[in-house]
Amino acid sequence: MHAIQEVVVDKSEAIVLTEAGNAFAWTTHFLRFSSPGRYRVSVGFGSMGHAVAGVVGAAHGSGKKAVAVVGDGAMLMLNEINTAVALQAEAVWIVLNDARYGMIESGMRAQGMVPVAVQFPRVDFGAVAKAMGAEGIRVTEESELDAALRTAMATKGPILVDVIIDPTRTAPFLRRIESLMSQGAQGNRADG
Ligand SMILES: Cc1ncc(C[n+]2csc(CCOP(=O)(O)OP(=O)(O)O)c2C)c(N)n1
Repeated sequence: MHAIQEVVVDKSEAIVLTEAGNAFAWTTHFLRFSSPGRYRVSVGFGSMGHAVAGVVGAAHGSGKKAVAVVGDGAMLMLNEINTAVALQAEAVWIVLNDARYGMIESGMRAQGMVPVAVQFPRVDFGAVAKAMGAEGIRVTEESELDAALRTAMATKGPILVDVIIDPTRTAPFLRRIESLMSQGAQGNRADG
């Protein structure tokens, strides 16, 4: 998030969208914008896909760069890389790649459950982006992150930065779960 703040938020005018899942917990908690109209999050309906697909509309409609910070599950569920290539939209995906539905897994743990069916085979999204005609970069080391984001912001046309993240670092949303549990909220949904 520190790298996104510096390279994307502070050094550009790009619209930033964040996806349902841990992405919006990380970005809402850590990113700071000094002007309005640059940050899109859906904490109400929170449908996965609104950022991985919506980033193309944001870029195409605004005529400037739009950057989506997204989970790999959402990217697998629904993306519009192909449309971005067709439009040559200035869309950037930053994929938080943890090979799982991270928010669901940690939400289950927080409620004392044993997570089931939340992990899936890791995807090389840089390769997926390239296969669809966009640019793609994979980041496996923290030291590579700044340069990858700078490249993404300097590239014309759609580009995806696939960032392998540490799934053991829990996103800052557990207080919400605790609050729901203490209010006696019904059901097992980790996303509220
Ligand atoms: C269309 C839709 N289906 C299911 C959900 C419930 N849900 C919220 S977060 C989440 C997991 C997201 O996983 P991923 O995209 O990998 O992001 P991570 O939490 O790992 O960052 C799910 C299934 C949802 N919000 N929208």
